[in-house]
Amino acid sequence: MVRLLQLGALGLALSGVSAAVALPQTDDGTAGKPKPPACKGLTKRQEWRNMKRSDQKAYVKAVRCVMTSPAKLPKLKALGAKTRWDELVMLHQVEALQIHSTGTFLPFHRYFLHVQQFLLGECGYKGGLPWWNEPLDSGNFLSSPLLDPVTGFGGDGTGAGNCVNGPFDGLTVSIGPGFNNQPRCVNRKINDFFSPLTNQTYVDDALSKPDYATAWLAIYMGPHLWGHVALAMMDGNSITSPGDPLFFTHHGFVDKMWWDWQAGNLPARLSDISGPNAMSPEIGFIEFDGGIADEAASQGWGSPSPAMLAITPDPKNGDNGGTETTLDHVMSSLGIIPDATVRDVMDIKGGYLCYEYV
Ligand SMILES: [Cu+2]
Repeated sequence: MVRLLQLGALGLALSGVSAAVALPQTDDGTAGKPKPPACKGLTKRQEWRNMKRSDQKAYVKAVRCVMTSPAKLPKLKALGAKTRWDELVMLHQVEALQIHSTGTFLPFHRYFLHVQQFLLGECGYKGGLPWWNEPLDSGNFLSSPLLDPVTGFGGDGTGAGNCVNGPFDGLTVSIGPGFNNQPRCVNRKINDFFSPLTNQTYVDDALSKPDYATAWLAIYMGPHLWGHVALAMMDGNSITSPGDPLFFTHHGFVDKMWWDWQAGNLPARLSDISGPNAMSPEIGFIEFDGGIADEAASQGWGSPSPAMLAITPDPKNGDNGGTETTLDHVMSSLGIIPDATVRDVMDIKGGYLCYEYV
Protein backbone atom coordinates (compact mmCIF):
# COMPACT_ATOMS: atom_id res chain seq x y z
CA MET A 1 0.00 0.00 0.00
CA VAL A 2 2.88 2.32 0.80
CA ARG A 3 4.05 1.95 -2.76
CA LEU A 4 0.68 3.01 -4.07
CA LEU A 5 0.91 6.23 -2.15
CA GLN A 6 3.88 7.16 -4.29
CA LEU A 7 1.65 7.64 -7.31
CA GLY A 8 1.91 11.40 -7.21
CA ALA A 9 5.46 11.15 -8.45
CA LEU A 10 4.35 8.56 -10.96
CA GLY A 11 2.01 11.04 -12.62
CA LEU A 12 5.07 12.95 -13.77
CA ALA A 13 6.66 9.83 -15.19
CA LEU A 14 3.40 9.01 -16.97
CA SER A 15 3.13 12.26 -18.78
CA GLY A 16 6.50 11.30 -20.26
CA VAL A 17 5.11 7.91 -21.32
CA SER A 18 2.12 9.39 -23.08
CA ALA A 19 4.15 12.13 -24.69
CA ALA A 20 6.47 9.55 -26.19
CA VAL A 21 3.61 7.68 -27.83
CA ALA A 22 2.84 8.69 -31.39
CA LEU A 23 -0.68 8.46 -32.73
CA PRO A 24 -1.15 5.82 -35.41
CA GLN A 25 -2.19 6.41 -38.98
CA THR A 26 -5.95 6.18 -39.29
CA ASP A 27 -5.79 3.92 -42.35
CA ASP A 28 -7.26 0.81 -40.79
CA GLY A 29 -5.68 -1.65 -43.23
CA THR A 30 -8.74 -3.85 -43.64
CA ALA A 31 -8.23 -4.33 -47.38
CA GLY A 32 -8.52 -7.97 -48.36
CA LYS A 33 -9.78 -9.14 -44.98
CA PRO A 34 -13.25 -10.63 -44.61
CA LYS A 35 -15.56 -8.37 -42.68
CA PRO A 36 -17.24 -9.87 -39.63
CA PRO A 37 -20.96 -10.52 -40.03
CA ALA A 38 -23.26 -7.73 -38.93
CA CYS A 39 -24.82 -8.05 -35.49
CA LYS A 40 -28.20 -9.74 -35.45
CA GLY A 41 -29.30 -8.07 -32.25
CA LEU A 42 -27.23 -6.68 -29.43
CA THR A 43 -26.72 -8.33 -26.08
CA LYS A 44 -27.54 -5.87 -23.32
CA ARG A 45 -24.99 -5.40 -20.57
CA GLN A 46 -26.93 -4.02 -17.64
CA GLU A 47 -25.73 -2.45 -14.45
CA TRP A 48 -26.05 -5.14 -11.78
CA ARG A 49 -28.74 -3.40 -9.75
CA ASN A 50 -30.89 -2.87 -12.84
CA MET A 51 -30.98 -6.57 -13.71
CA LYS A 52 -34.02 -8.63 -12.92
CA ARG A 53 -33.43 -10.84 -9.90
CA SER A 54 -33.95 -13.90 -12.07
CA ASP A 55 -31.22 -12.69 -14.46
CA GLN A 56 -28.86 -12.01 -11.57
CA LYS A 57 -29.44 -15.53 -10.32
CA ALA A 58 -28.86 -17.00 -13.78
CA TYR A 59 -25.56 -15.12 -14.02
CA VAL A 60 -24.34 -16.26 -10.60
CA LYS A 61 -25.39 -19.82 -11.34
CA ALA A 62 -23.38 -19.80 -14.58
CA VAL A 63 -20.30 -18.32 -12.89
CA ARG A 64 -20.49 -21.03 -10.23
CA CYS A 65 -20.83 -23.59 -12.99
CA VAL A 66 -17.67 -22.33 -14.76
CA MET A 67 -15.88 -22.30 -11.39
CA THR A 68 -16.73 -25.94 -10.82
CA SER A 69 -16.40 -27.32 -14.36
CA PRO A 70 -13.20 -29.27 -14.97
CA ALA A 71 -10.43 -27.66 -16.98
CA LYS A 72 -10.30 -28.75 -20.63
CA LEU A 73 -7.08 -27.48 -22.16
CA PRO A 74 -4.12 -29.84 -21.69
CA LYS A 75 -1.48 -27.11 -21.75
CA LEU A 76 -3.31 -25.12 -19.07
CA LYS A 77 -4.08 -28.20 -16.99
CA ALA A 78 -0.39 -29.04 -17.07
CA LEU A 79 0.34 -25.64 -15.53
CA GLY A 80 -2.15 -26.13 -12.69
CA ALA A 81 -5.60 -25.15 -13.96
CA LYS A 82 -8.19 -27.37 -12.30
CA THR A 83 -11.39 -25.72 -13.54
CA ARG A 84 -12.60 -23.75 -16.56
CA TRP A 85 -12.49 -20.67 -14.31
CA ASP A 86 -8.86 -21.45 -13.51
CA GLU A 87 -8.17 -21.48 -17.24
CA LEU A 88 -9.67 -18.00 -17.52
CA VAL A 89 -7.59 -16.73 -14.59
CA MET A 90 -4.50 -18.42 -16.01
CA LEU A 91 -4.97 -16.61 -19.31
CA HIS A 92 -4.74 -13.31 -17.41
CA GLN A 93 -1.78 -14.64 -15.41
CA VAL A 94 0.29 -15.91 -18.33
CA GLU A 95 -0.22 -12.70 -20.33
CA ALA A 96 -0.13 -10.30 -17.37
CA LEU A 97 3.15 -8.71 -18.40
CA GLN A 98 1.84 -7.77 -21.84
CA ILE A 99 -1.77 -6.72 -21.20
CA HIS A 100 -1.10 -4.10 -18.53
CA SER A 101 0.74 -0.80 -18.93
CA THR A 102 0.46 -1.26 -22.70
CA GLY A 103 -1.80 -0.06 -25.49
CA THR A 104 -3.56 -3.43 -25.51
CA PHE A 105 -4.78 -2.94 -21.94
CA LEU A 106 -8.26 -1.87 -23.00
CA PRO A 107 -8.60 -4.10 -26.10
CA PHE A 108 -7.35 -7.16 -24.28
CA HIS A 109 -9.66 -6.72 -21.31
CA ARG A 110 -12.59 -6.22 -23.72
CA TYR A 111 -11.58 -9.50 -25.34
CA PHE A 112 -11.14 -11.06 -21.89
CA LEU A 113 -14.77 -10.25 -21.00
CA HIS A 114 -15.75 -11.83 -24.32
CA VAL A 115 -13.86 -14.97 -23.28
CA GLN A 116 -15.74 -14.97 -19.97
CA GLN A 117 -19.02 -14.60 -21.87
CA PHE A 118 -18.07 -17.64 -23.97
CA LEU A 119 -17.36 -19.75 -20.87
CA LEU A 120 -20.64 -18.67 -19.28
CA GLY A 121 -22.29 -19.76 -22.51
CA GLU A 122 -20.87 -23.25 -22.02
CA CYS A 123 -22.88 -23.25 -18.80
CA GLY A 124 -26.05 -22.19 -20.58
CA TYR A 125 -25.95 -18.45 -19.85
CA LYS A 126 -27.34 -16.37 -22.70
CA GLY A 127 -27.72 -12.97 -21.03
CA GLY A 128 -25.37 -10.01 -21.09
CA LEU A 129 -22.53 -9.49 -18.67
CA PRO A 130 -23.30 -7.26 -15.71
CA TRP A 131 -21.28 -4.13 -15.06
CA TRP A 132 -20.86 -2.05 -11.93
CA ASN A 133 -21.54 1.67 -12.00
CA GLU A 134 -18.88 2.34 -9.38
CA PRO A 135 -19.40 6.10 -9.08
CA LEU A 136 -22.78 5.30 -7.49
CA ASP A 137 -20.88 3.64 -4.63
CA SER A 138 -17.59 5.57 -4.57
CA GLY A 139 -16.56 6.14 -0.98
CA ASN A 140 -18.95 3.50 0.24
CA PHE A 141 -18.21 0.25 -1.57
CA LEU A 142 -18.96 -1.59 1.67
CA SER A 143 -22.64 -0.66 1.36
CA SER A 144 -22.88 -1.40 -2.36
CA PRO A 145 -25.70 -3.71 -3.45
CA LEU A 146 -23.01 -5.56 -5.42
CA LEU A 147 -21.47 -6.62 -2.12
CA ASP A 148 -24.68 -8.00 -0.70
CA PRO A 149 -24.23 -11.63 0.41
CA VAL A 150 -27.63 -12.62 -0.94
CA THR A 151 -28.32 -10.41 -3.94
CA GLY A 152 -24.72 -9.50 -4.83
CA PHE A 153 -21.27 -11.08 -5.02
CA GLY A 154 -20.74 -11.52 -1.28
CA GLY A 155 -19.38 -8.90 1.05
CA ASP A 156 -16.02 -7.92 2.45
CA GLY A 157 -13.68 -10.82 3.13
CA THR A 158 -13.21 -12.00 6.68
CA GLY A 159 -10.76 -14.14 8.65
CA ALA A 160 -7.14 -14.89 7.87
CA GLY A 161 -7.82 -15.55 4.19
CA ASN A 162 -10.30 -12.70 3.67
CA CYS A 163 -12.69 -15.29 2.25
CA VAL A 164 -16.00 -13.91 1.01
CA ASN A 165 -19.46 -15.02 2.07
CA GLY A 166 -22.35 -15.20 -0.36
CA PRO A 167 -22.71 -17.12 -3.61
CA PHE A 168 -19.00 -17.83 -4.07
CA ASP A 169 -18.37 -18.99 -0.52
CA GLY A 170 -16.71 -22.40 -0.46
CA LEU A 171 -15.38 -22.30 -4.03
CA THR A 172 -11.68 -22.71 -4.75
CA VAL A 173 -9.45 -20.91 -7.24
CA SER A 174 -6.12 -22.63 -7.89
CA ILE A 175 -4.36 -19.93 -9.93
CA GLY A 176 -2.22 -17.30 -8.22
CA PRO A 177 -1.35 -15.36 -6.26
CA GLY A 178 1.02 -13.91 -8.82
CA PHE A 179 2.83 -16.55 -10.83
CA ASN A 180 2.45 -19.10 -8.04
CA ASN A 181 -0.48 -21.45 -8.02
CA GLN A 182 -1.99 -22.27 -4.64
CA PRO A 183 -5.63 -23.20 -4.04
CA ARG A 184 -7.47 -20.42 -2.18
CA CYS A 185 -10.95 -19.20 -1.44
CA VAL A 186 -12.48 -16.32 -3.36
CA ASN A 187 -11.18 -13.39 -1.34
CA ARG A 188 -11.18 -9.61 -1.23
CA LYS A 189 -10.61 -6.80 1.28
CA ILE A 190 -12.56 -3.60 0.75
CA ASN A 191 -10.87 -0.29 1.50
CA ASP A 192 -13.16 2.71 1.30
CA PHE A 193 -10.26 5.10 1.77
CA PHE A 194 -9.43 4.54 -1.91
CA SER A 195 -12.87 3.94 -3.42
CA PRO A 196 -13.64 7.70 -3.80
CA LEU A 197 -11.03 7.69 -6.57
CA THR A 198 -13.50 5.83 -8.79
CA ASN A 199 -15.98 8.69 -8.67
CA GLN A 200 -17.56 10.55 -11.56
CA THR A 201 -14.96 13.32 -11.53
CA TYR A 202 -12.27 10.81 -12.50
CA VAL A 203 -14.51 9.10 -15.02
CA ASP A 204 -15.29 12.46 -16.64
CA ASP A 205 -11.60 13.34 -16.68
CA ALA A 206 -10.82 10.16 -18.62
CA LEU A 207 -13.69 10.73 -21.03
CA SER A 208 -12.44 14.23 -21.78
CA LYS A 209 -9.11 13.07 -23.20
CA PRO A 210 -8.53 13.93 -26.85
CA ASP A 211 -6.94 10.72 -28.05
CA TYR A 212 -6.46 7.06 -27.16
CA ALA A 213 -2.90 7.69 -25.96
CA THR A 214 -4.14 9.89 -23.14
CA ALA A 215 -7.53 8.20 -22.60
CA TRP A 216 -6.18 4.71 -21.90
CA LEU A 217 -3.70 6.09 -19.39
CA ALA A 218 -6.37 8.12 -17.62
CA ILE A 219 -8.64 5.07 -17.40
CA TYR A 220 -5.84 2.71 -16.41
CA MET A 221 -4.29 4.96 -13.77
CA GLY A 222 -7.62 6.39 -12.65
CA PRO A 223 -10.85 4.51 -11.86
CA HIS A 224 -9.45 1.18 -13.09
CA LEU A 225 -6.49 1.22 -10.72
CA TRP A 226 -8.29 2.64 -7.71
CA GLY A 227 -11.18 0.23 -8.05
CA HIS A 228 -8.64 -2.57 -7.85
CA VAL A 229 -6.92 -1.01 -4.85
CA ALA A 230 -10.24 -0.45 -3.06
CA LEU A 231 -11.39 -4.03 -3.70
CA ALA A 232 -8.10 -5.92 -3.25
CA MET A 233 -9.57 -8.91 -5.06
CA MET A 234 -7.67 -12.20 -4.70
CA ASP A 235 -5.02 -10.94 -2.32
CA GLY A 236 -5.00 -7.59 -4.09
CA ASN A 237 -2.92 -9.25 -6.76
CA SER A 238 -2.58 -7.59 -10.17
CA ILE A 239 -1.73 -10.84 -11.92
CA THR A 240 -4.57 -13.08 -10.74
CA SER A 241 -7.36 -10.78 -9.48
CA PRO A 242 -9.85 -12.27 -12.01
CA GLY A 243 -10.23 -15.21 -9.63
CA ASP A 244 -12.89 -13.10 -7.89
CA PRO A 245 -16.02 -12.88 -10.08
CA LEU A 246 -16.41 -9.26 -8.96
CA PHE A 247 -13.40 -8.51 -11.21
CA PHE A 248 -15.62 -8.84 -14.26
CA THR A 249 -18.16 -6.25 -13.08
CA HIS A 250 -15.27 -3.86 -12.35
CA HIS A 251 -13.88 -4.47 -15.82
CA GLY A 252 -17.33 -4.03 -17.32
CA PHE A 253 -17.17 -0.54 -15.81
CA VAL A 254 -13.69 -0.09 -17.29
CA ASP A 255 -14.80 -1.32 -20.72
CA LYS A 256 -17.84 0.95 -20.63
CA MET A 257 -15.56 3.91 -19.91
CA TRP A 258 -13.57 3.09 -23.03
CA TRP A 259 -16.73 2.67 -25.09
CA ASP A 260 -18.22 5.92 -23.76
CA TRP A 261 -14.98 7.64 -24.73
CA GLN A 262 -15.07 6.02 -28.21
CA ALA A 263 -18.73 6.95 -28.66
CA GLY A 264 -17.77 10.58 -28.08
CA ASN A 265 -16.28 10.74 -31.59
CA LEU A 266 -17.45 8.07 -34.01
CA PRO A 267 -16.25 6.64 -36.26
CA ALA A 268 -12.79 8.14 -35.72
CA ARG A 269 -12.24 6.48 -32.35
CA LEU A 270 -12.99 3.02 -33.74
CA SER A 271 -9.50 3.07 -35.24
CA ASP A 272 -7.60 5.15 -32.68
CA ILE A 273 -5.14 2.80 -30.98
CA SER A 274 -1.62 3.41 -29.72
CA GLY A 275 0.61 2.77 -26.76
CA PRO A 276 3.56 0.45 -26.30
CA ASN A 277 2.85 -3.13 -27.36
CA ALA A 278 5.10 -4.68 -24.74
CA MET A 279 5.77 -3.87 -21.11
CA SER A 280 9.22 -2.41 -20.67
CA PRO A 281 11.24 -4.58 -18.25
CA GLU A 282 12.73 -1.38 -16.81
CA ILE A 283 9.35 0.28 -16.21
CA GLY A 284 7.24 -2.79 -15.44
CA PHE A 285 3.72 -2.00 -14.27
CA ILE A 286 3.44 1.78 -14.54
CA GLU A 287 1.45 1.97 -11.30
CA PHE A 288 4.35 0.58 -9.29
CA ASP A 289 7.88 1.78 -8.82
CA GLY A 290 10.72 -0.22 -10.28
CA GLY A 291 10.99 -2.65 -13.16
CA ILE A 292 9.45 -6.07 -13.58
CA ALA A 293 12.09 -7.80 -11.45
CA ASP A 294 11.69 -5.38 -8.52
CA GLU A 295 7.92 -5.63 -8.66
CA ALA A 296 8.00 -9.43 -8.79
CA ALA A 297 9.86 -9.34 -5.50
CA SER A 298 8.09 -6.46 -3.76
CA GLN A 299 4.60 -7.63 -4.74
CA GLY A 300 5.34 -11.28 -4.04
CA TRP A 301 4.39 -12.31 -7.56
CA GLY A 302 7.37 -14.48 -8.34
CA SER A 303 8.19 -14.92 -12.01
CA PRO A 304 6.66 -16.87 -14.87
CA SER A 305 7.99 -20.43 -14.96
CA PRO A 306 9.76 -21.69 -18.10
CA ALA A 307 6.60 -23.70 -18.87
CA MET A 308 4.49 -20.54 -18.66
CA LEU A 309 6.94 -18.64 -20.83
CA ALA A 310 6.77 -21.45 -23.38
CA ILE A 311 3.06 -20.77 -23.98
CA THR A 312 3.20 -16.97 -23.65
CA PRO A 313 2.44 -15.34 -26.99
CA ASP A 314 4.79 -12.83 -28.56
CA PRO A 315 3.48 -9.48 -27.29
CA LYS A 316 4.38 -7.84 -30.62
CA ASN A 317 2.52 -10.33 -32.80
CA GLY A 318 0.76 -8.48 -35.62
CA ASP A 319 2.49 -5.18 -35.02
CA ASN A 320 4.72 -5.52 -38.05
CA GLY A 321 7.95 -5.43 -36.11
CA GLY A 322 7.21 -2.11 -34.42
CA THR A 323 6.97 -1.19 -30.77
CA GLU A 324 3.53 0.43 -31.05
CA THR A 325 0.19 -1.33 -30.60
CA THR A 326 -1.65 -1.49 -33.92
CA LEU A 327 -5.09 -2.61 -35.08
CA ASP A 328 -3.47 -5.83 -36.33
CA HIS A 329 -2.09 -6.71 -32.90
CA VAL A 330 -3.04 -10.33 -32.14
CA MET A 331 -4.66 -11.19 -28.82
CA SER A 332 -4.68 -14.79 -27.67
CA SER A 333 -6.82 -16.64 -25.15
CA LEU A 334 -4.40 -19.60 -25.19
CA GLY A 335 -6.96 -21.71 -26.99
CA ILE A 336 -10.13 -21.01 -24.99
CA ILE A 337 -11.54 -19.20 -28.03
CA PRO A 338 -9.79 -18.31 -31.31
CA ASP A 339 -7.31 -15.45 -31.31
CA ALA A 340 -8.61 -12.02 -32.26
CA THR A 341 -7.03 -8.75 -33.32
CA VAL A 342 -7.35 -5.37 -31.71
CA ARG A 343 -9.34 -4.35 -34.81
CA ASP A 344 -11.92 -7.05 -34.03
CA VAL A 345 -12.78 -5.52 -30.67
CA MET A 346 -12.63 -1.82 -31.44
CA ASP A 347 -16.38 -1.63 -32.09
CA ILE A 348 -18.63 -3.32 -29.51
CA LYS A 349 -21.32 -3.44 -32.19
CA GLY A 350 -18.99 -4.31 -35.07
CA GLY A 351 -19.91 -7.94 -35.67
CA TYR A 352 -17.15 -9.75 -33.83
CA LEU A 353 -18.67 -8.21 -30.72
CA CYS A 354 -22.39 -7.47 -30.49
CA TYR A 355 -23.34 -5.82 -27.22
CA GLU A 356 -24.30 -2.51 -25.74
CA TYR A 357 -24.23 -0.97 -22.29
CA VAL A 358 -27.63 0.01 -20.99
CU1 LIG B 1 -5.89 -7.20 -16.05
